[in-house]
Formats: sequence, structure tokens, C-alpha cells
Amino acid sequence: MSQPGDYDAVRKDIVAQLKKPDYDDGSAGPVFVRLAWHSAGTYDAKSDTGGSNGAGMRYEAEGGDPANAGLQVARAFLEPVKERHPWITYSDLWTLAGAVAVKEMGGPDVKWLPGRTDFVDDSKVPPRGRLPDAAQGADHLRHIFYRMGFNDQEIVALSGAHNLGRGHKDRSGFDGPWVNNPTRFSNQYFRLLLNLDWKPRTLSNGVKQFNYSDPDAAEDEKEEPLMMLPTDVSLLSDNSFLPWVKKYAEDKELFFQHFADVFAKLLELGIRRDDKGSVVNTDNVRGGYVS
Ligand code: CCH
Repeated sequence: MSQPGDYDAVRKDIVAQLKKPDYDDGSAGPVFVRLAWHSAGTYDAKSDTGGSNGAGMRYEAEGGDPANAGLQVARAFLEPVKERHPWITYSDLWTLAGAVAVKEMGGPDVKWLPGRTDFVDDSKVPPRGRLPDAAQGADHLRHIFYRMGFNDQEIVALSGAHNLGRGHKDRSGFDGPWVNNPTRFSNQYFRLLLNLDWKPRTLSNGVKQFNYSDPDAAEDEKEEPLMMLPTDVSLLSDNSFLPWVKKYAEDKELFFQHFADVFAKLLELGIRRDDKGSVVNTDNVRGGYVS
């Protein structure tokens, strides 16, 4: 067991959990990023509820939300880290795992601060339905992300996380990776979104997505098709989103800077700190928490 507060020791053990030769594309990194995002993406600025405080996904009410299907895998991968550092809260561990995974997969340093607390029961778990629905379009993205306090540029920067990982038929119903190397953080998602010919495709489960297959590949060399969600493709037909897709496709450094800022902001939603960085009060965690 490490000293309470030794976050570097926790970071090292998260890194040690990333390599998973028999899982997906060989890394737990993408699913850690998704866990961090879904833990935070329930935030509602108006009522100041939801957000990464509380680690509500430990309870059926949030963990069993179909929008969170598959994230139990990420939580299970992190359980040995919690066992070695029992002093860290789950809410800190899940958000830190997202930041560490982005960096380890070649992305930017994401500023991360500790101090989140875990719910003692499920009475403050946010209602279901606050996470985005991939079958929808630009209006829906605005509805969801404006609720958290993000603007159009930030929505596009956040979408760049789809450089990582894949859709799973047994989780969301979508199928396939967005890019050829889904465990390497880059701006490839934006370049492919802009430049490939995305064809609508209805999968055998009735789910509608967009696919691309290299038409020049020989039959025996055909790779798994790449995919885009309807929400991803909606970024192309929106006058305010499209310029940012183009900027991030052209300028990897700009994307990395903006992604680092917006991912850090996401992980902090609902958390207030003093000028030393200590959590002072979180109105949305009034009562019912353990520290
Ligand atoms: Fe996402 N995402 N995401 N996403 N996402 C999925 C997978 C990942 C939407 C839908 C889906 C963000 C925004 C959105 C990741 C990070 C982020 C899947 C497939 C769907 C569906 C899930 C499955 O089947 O396993 C929608 C809609 C939005 C709206 O904007 C944001 C923001 C982030 C992070 C900043 C990552 C990473 C994955 C891959 C997970 C994996 O297991 O490989």
C-alpha cells in the first residue's frame, strides 16, 4: 500500500493496467477514457448535479444505464489499482485513469486534480438520459453539451476522443474503430472524417452508422471497415462545428492543446476549489458522501 496522497504511485499502477494483449486492440486505454468521460458527462450546470463526484456508476441506477454498457470492464481493470491504493476514491481513480490513458497513448498532458468524494449510497446518483445518443445529430450534441457548459469549439475538440477505441456490438450496438490505429491518440479522426467517403450502413442489429472500406484493397487484404457515428458525421454539416473539424484536421498541436484543456474541464465539472486546488465545497455533493 502506498502513502495516502502518492498519486504518482497510482499513476504507475494505472499505466501497468493499460496493456491487455487479449482485449480489443491490446489496450485498456480507450475504455478508461470513456469511463472518465461518462463519469463526468452527467453534469447539469443549472441544477449543479451530476459530474465525476460520487462515482455513482458503482450503483445499478447509473452503472446499469444502457449508455454505460461495457464500462464495468474498465472498472474491473482498475480494481487492482484500488486494492493497492485503498485511500484513493473511485471518483478520483476513474478520472485519473482517463487522463493517464490519454498521455500514455501519445496524447497531451491533461491537468488533473484530486479531492473527489464517493457517494455512500445511490440517493444522489444523477438520472439516466444525460449522456449523448449517437443516433442523433448536431442539435442533440448542443443540447447535451451546452447543459454541461461547453461551447461549439469545445464540443468538436471533445469529439476528437473518437481517435481512440471502437464501437462494440454487444455494448452500444455500433461496430468498429474510427481510425486504423485506435490506441494511438492523434488528430486522425478529424482527417478521416473530412476526407473519406463515408457510406451509410445498417448493421444486422438495425443500428445505423457510417462505414469506409478501402476500395483498392485486394479481397484477401481487406481490413475491418472504419466507422463513424451519426453524431460524428453531423459535425460536417454544421456551419459552426465544421470550421473546427478543419482546423483540428490541419493542426495537430492545436487539437492537442484544446483537447487537454477541454478534457480537464470535463473532469472538473461540479467541483469547486480554493486557490491552492483543494476542494472547498461542491453544492452537488451536499451530504451523503464519504471522503
Ligand atoms: Fe464516445 N462513444 N461519444 N466520446 N467514446 C463510444 C466510444 C468511445 C458518443 C458515443 C459513443 C465522447 C462523445 C461521444 C470515447 C470517448 C468520448 C461509443 C461506442 C459510442 C456509441 C461504445 C461501445 O460500443 O463500446 C457520442 C454520441 C458522443 C457525443 O459527443 C467524448 C466527449 C469522449 C471523451 C472525451 C471513447 C474513448 C470511446 C471508445 C471506447 C472503447 O471501449 O473503445
